[in-house]
Order: sequence, then C-alpha cells, then structure tokens
Amino acid sequence: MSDVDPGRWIALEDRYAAHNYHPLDVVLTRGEGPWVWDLEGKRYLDCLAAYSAVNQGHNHPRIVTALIEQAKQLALTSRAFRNDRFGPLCKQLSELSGYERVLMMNSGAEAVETAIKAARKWGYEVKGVPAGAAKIVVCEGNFHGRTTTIVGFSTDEGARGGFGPFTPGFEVVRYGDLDAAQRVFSEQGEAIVAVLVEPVQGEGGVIIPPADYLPGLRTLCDEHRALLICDEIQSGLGRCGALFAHSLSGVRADGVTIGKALSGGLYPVSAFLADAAVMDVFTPGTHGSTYGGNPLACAVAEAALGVLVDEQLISRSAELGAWMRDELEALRSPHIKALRAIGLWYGIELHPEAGGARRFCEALQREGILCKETHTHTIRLAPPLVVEKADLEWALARLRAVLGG
Ligand code: IF1
Repeated sequence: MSDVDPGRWIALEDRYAAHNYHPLDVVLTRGEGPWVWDLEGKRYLDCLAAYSAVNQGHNHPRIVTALIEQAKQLALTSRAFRNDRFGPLCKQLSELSGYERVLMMNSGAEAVETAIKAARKWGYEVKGVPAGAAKIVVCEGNFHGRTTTIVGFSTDEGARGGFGPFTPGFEVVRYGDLDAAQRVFSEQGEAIVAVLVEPVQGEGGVIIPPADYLPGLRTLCDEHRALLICDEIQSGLGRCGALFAHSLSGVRADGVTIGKALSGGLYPVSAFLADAAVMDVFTPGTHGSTYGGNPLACAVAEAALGVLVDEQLISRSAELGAWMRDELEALRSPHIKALRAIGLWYGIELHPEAGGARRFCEALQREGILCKETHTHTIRLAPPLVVEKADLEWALARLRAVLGG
C-alpha cells in the first residue's frame, strides 16, 4: 500500500475509533483559507467549514501566530488564578456583542448548558418560579449539542434514542410556529423561564423561520417575563451576514451562546453572553470549567474575533452570500425542490426522487467540493467567509455539472 493510500487511514479509523460518524471517504491532511488537501494532494473547496468553525478560513496566519505565541507563554492556569488574557478578551467580546458579561466555556454544548443553568437560576431567584418547576421552551428540529440534558429535548431519534432517562423541564414546540409558542405560554407562562432557539436551524437543513417569528417570541418573552436565548453557535459570528443572525430580525436576545468560529477552528472556545441582570445569578462555585477562559483560548479567540472584524468577514458574508444565492436560484436543476439561503449559508433541498443528497455530496467530492448532506435530502453549503468570488464561481460550475441545469 502506498503512503498516500487513503484506505490505510480509513481502515485504522474503522478498526480503532468509535463508529459515531459516517464520514465521506476523504482523508484530509492540510488546509489553507477555504481550501483543504487530501493525502494524494487533491485540492477541495471546503463548503462545510467545520460546521462554521472555520469562518475565518483554515489555519488563518494571525490566529495560528496567536496560538503559538500564547502556547509558548502560558496555556492554562485554571480559574483558581487570574490570567492576563481573560479580562481583555471579555472586554472585547462585551464591546463587540453589546452584552455586559461573558462566561467562557469550551464546547458549544457547554455554552448551551450554561445558558440553561443561567435561565433556571434566574427563573427561581429573579422571576420567582417555585423550586424545581422551571420550564424552558425549545423547538422541534433543534440541535444544541450532545449532552444528556440537551439530547433529552432533541426531536431527532438518532441523537436521542437510547440515552434516557432525561432531564425534565423542557417543552417542545413547532419551529417557526408562533401560535404554538403562544399556546405553551398561555398554559405555562408562569413557569417558563426561557425560550431557547436557533435563529436559523442548521442541522434542520438551514431552516429560516418566518420574519415575524423571533419578534413574536421576543414579545411573548416580554409579556410573560421569560428570557429569549438565542443559540448562535452556528448561525452567529458572520455566517448569516450579521454578527448575530437574530439581530437581522430586529430583536435583541437576553442571552446568546457562541462557539465554533469564536476560535476560527484553532481551539475549542465557547461562551454564554448576557447582561448582568441575568449573568449575576452565577456566584463563585456555582458554575465553571477547568479550561474555560484559559489564556490560550482567550488569545485564540481575540485573534479570531480580530480577523472577523478587520477583514470585514461579516459584510463579506452578506454581499457574497446574496450574489451566490442569486446564482444558485438560477440553477435549473430537475433535482432541486427548494433553496434556502442566508448569508453564506445554503440548504439545497432535493426532491425525494433524487434518491438522497449523499450521492450528490459524493459526486461533488469527486469534483473537488466538500459538503455534507443533512436530513437525507438536503445539501448544506457553508464555505469559509474568506472565500473569493472566483472560488465560488468555480464551485458553481461544478454544482451545475453535478446537479444539472
Ligand atoms: C456533531 C449538526 C452542525 C450547533 C448549535 C450547539 C452545538 C452545535 C446550533 C454544539 C453543534 C454540530 C456538532 C456536530 C455536528 C454539528 C452540526 F449537524 F449536528 F447540527 F453544525 F450543523 N448549537 N453542531 O450546531 O456545539 O458542542 O459540538 O461544540 O455533534 O456531530 P459543540
């Protein structure tokens, strides 16, 4: 077997790794900007961008330098001591986002867990919900991570099945359906401490709710004294053409979770953002994490946010994204049932007769485009926000070839 035979690496994974994924058979070894290369030196446009973690592109030199320099200086102190990178990062995040306080964690799921804990504690201490009675409203088709609490309110049997018993206290309503939210509030408003919602559902297949949905949820939360918490882990930090996707609906959430692109893919960094009136329910000893807010994470996040702002990746996402949407809309493919687009994020839903999106993703892989199907029939495209128009033109030609039209 040659040194670049992908079969060798695939066999190792299949033999020694847990089988909790079904990846495309491409073995990547290098990345730069929006591009990645496999063992044989074949180049691909990365149209998944590590689920939007590499919005800044792979190995962004400024973020890599920040990582290396900080690793040489000081990586981890624990929060038992202070470090000189944490305060500046929190200030930068607060000023950028407009929220008074920042709570740093590592994975997205941890940020969501933090939001859930904050909402419950706020509910008991501020709203006055009787002990143990707090309810959080979540949506059908949600994806917020993989902890037992979070998968407990998932409606995806694959993500949830076999992992119970689950944490109680969640009410699931149909996504995008204000009447459903209204009903649950009119029945249980006194116990509801928060609505936890993705402004755009990623795993759901880039599902964009009706324009009045988030404003409607905002009003319901205000009327019933509940927190509106937006999970911007995937939709935020530029992906939708705004710092936060929910701002596009003209609302301000009471709490926001971010992750993924907060580090540009160099390190797991996540955060929960809220004003003091919510965040101050956390007091010493009530929440934390060994790695949360460590100097290495903070240095990486500071650089990743710096790139987002200085390279104007957010307006770039809005502008290039709209152009690409028009180009995709002009595709006359017999296979396409619906196109959903926001920023540089697309869900291309295929007719069931097309036989599933997986084979199209495999065909695109052969053409040099990496993307991933979701929910069987939808091709999800989310290139790094540093992608050039010429790269997208190149990709469009291949999409035309594979999808027809
Ligand atoms: C997997 C999906 C994407 C997220 C939102 C929290 C998290 C995620 C909105 C948790 C994570 C991931 C994780 C990854 C696949 C992926 C995914 F298809 F499953 F839904 F991106 F679209 N909130 N999304 O999208 O963040 O703890 O992973 O850091 O679990 O296989 P995490």
